[in-house]
Amino acid sequence: ANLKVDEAIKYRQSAYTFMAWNMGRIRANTEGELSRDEVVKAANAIAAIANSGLGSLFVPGSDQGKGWIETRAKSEIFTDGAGVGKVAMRFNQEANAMAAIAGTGDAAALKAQLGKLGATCKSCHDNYRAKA
Ligand code: ASC
Repeated sequence: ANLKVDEAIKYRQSAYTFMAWNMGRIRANTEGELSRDEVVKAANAIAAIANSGLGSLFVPGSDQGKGWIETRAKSEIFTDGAGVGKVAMRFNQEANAMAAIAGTGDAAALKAQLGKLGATCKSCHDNYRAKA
């Protein structure tokens, strides 16, 4: 409650940065580096963040260009609730699916799921994140 806008932006950016590290760990495994145990840890970390309710860090008005710390969050995030909800739900589902298969050792399934999960990240970037 009463999260300051700058704090909310920092918290959400840290969550995405941490997920990027874990996506990279899963990718490293598909490329022959890192053990299955590391994949399980990485997938669980991503799923935990996906399930953490981080949507509430997009506090109203915390879009770019409003004088806050640097953010690329487009104003559409705050006006297109239905679209954001859809991609957020797909992200959640794919993150949970990733956690479910991470320990199976099925390399093809892992690679396919990494693609599906990454596609939800990209979908949000394409629509709701300003170009760098
Ligand atoms: C990643 C990562 C993203 C997404 C995106 C997918 O590993 O850090 O932001 O996947 O690149 O296109």
